[in-house]
Amino acid sequence: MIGDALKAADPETYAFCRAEERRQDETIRLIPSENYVSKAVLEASSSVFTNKYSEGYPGKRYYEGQQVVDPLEQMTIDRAKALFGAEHANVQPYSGSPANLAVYLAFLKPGDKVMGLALPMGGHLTHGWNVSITGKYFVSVGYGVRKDTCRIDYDEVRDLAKKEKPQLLWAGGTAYPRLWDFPVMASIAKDVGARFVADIAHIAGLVVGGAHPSPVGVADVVTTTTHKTLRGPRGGMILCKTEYAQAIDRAVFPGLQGGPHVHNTAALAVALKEAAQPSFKDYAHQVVTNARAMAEGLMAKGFQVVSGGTDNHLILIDLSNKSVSGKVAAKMLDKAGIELNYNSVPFDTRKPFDPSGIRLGSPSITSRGMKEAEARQVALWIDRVVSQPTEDVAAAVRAEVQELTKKFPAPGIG
Ligand code: DSN
Repeated sequence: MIGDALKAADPETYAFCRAEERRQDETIRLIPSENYVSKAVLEASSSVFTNKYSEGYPGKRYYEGQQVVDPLEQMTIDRAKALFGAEHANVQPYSGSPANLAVYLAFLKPGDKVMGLALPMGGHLTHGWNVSITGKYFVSVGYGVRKDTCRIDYDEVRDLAKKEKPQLLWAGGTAYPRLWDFPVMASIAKDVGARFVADIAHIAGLVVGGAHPSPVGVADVVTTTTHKTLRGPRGGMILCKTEYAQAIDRAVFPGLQGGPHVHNTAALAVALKEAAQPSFKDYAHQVVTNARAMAEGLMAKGFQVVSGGTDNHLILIDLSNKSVSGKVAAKMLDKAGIELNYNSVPFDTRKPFDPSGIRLGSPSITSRGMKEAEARQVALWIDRVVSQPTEDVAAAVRAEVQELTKKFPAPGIG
């Protein structure tokens, strides 16, 4: 819980912090890119390192007073390398998008060609989508998923790559519920002379927990955020082979960023230590088990789960066979204390701001200790609200949600 100093100095901001604590404690949070960090991670991220400038890297800084920061950042780098089995780690990116931009800066010139999973098919903005700087400053080609399976067809990706000859090939996305075949993507990149980058922002925690194959050592570079399934503070990280270390480090600083956010480095160090504990493996596997239980519960109620299920932490639902759009469903579920996001589904006929789908996932409920029984209950609540999207039904479900959340205190809050 947030402290007394804030309460005394700024009651308004304190009230917002307390209200958000309560909101996160009393709701079922299903946005697949979110989680609950531990109290230890919260403490480190609000530490005095927020006062310090540290442009440069350990042992080579442009400011004095690095007696404590240098060993902290080096320890964080070493923990990241050990946890992921990487040859090199850069822990300074402010988040996932800057981490990805650093890859472009390290390897490409404006006008070069990149290929990634298209945003409407579940990809990320920074993998070359047209409204992103990555689609404006680079020539971008998007691959998709098969219409019949909603899965990536690696033969199609290979054919497209051979035709287009990108310099950079991305794997990874924000709404792809299936496993990635990193060795096949690496072989496609090799065939066409492209660098292969795996963006594991969504699945980093599953990777270190052994619930998803790792691209480390397979991809030339791996980027990630640190706050999703990895359960760390907001931030980004880049892992790569030694041969790319200098190019990546120079791209992050001074290429793109100034001083790293050292309070986040400290919090990341804590999260990496937590993720190295045996219990984190159980967590990662339970995330997948819970997502599957929720997906099965939803399919049993007639929901169209994109690709017919999930292999990871997220579920994408096409509501075209229901009476509500993704946006209406998401807003009514929010009133019911169930937080998820509306999302395009592959081949969506509706616009991105009012799409056909919703996206949900299991990282946060699993961090609260919920298991399959609770995941199935959540599916039943979603069905009730989507089938009868009225204020009364939402209020009734909200009361039941609050009963359940009381039994599973939220990490860092409850
Ligand atoms: N905004 C993140 C997500 O929700 O998946 C991706 O950047």
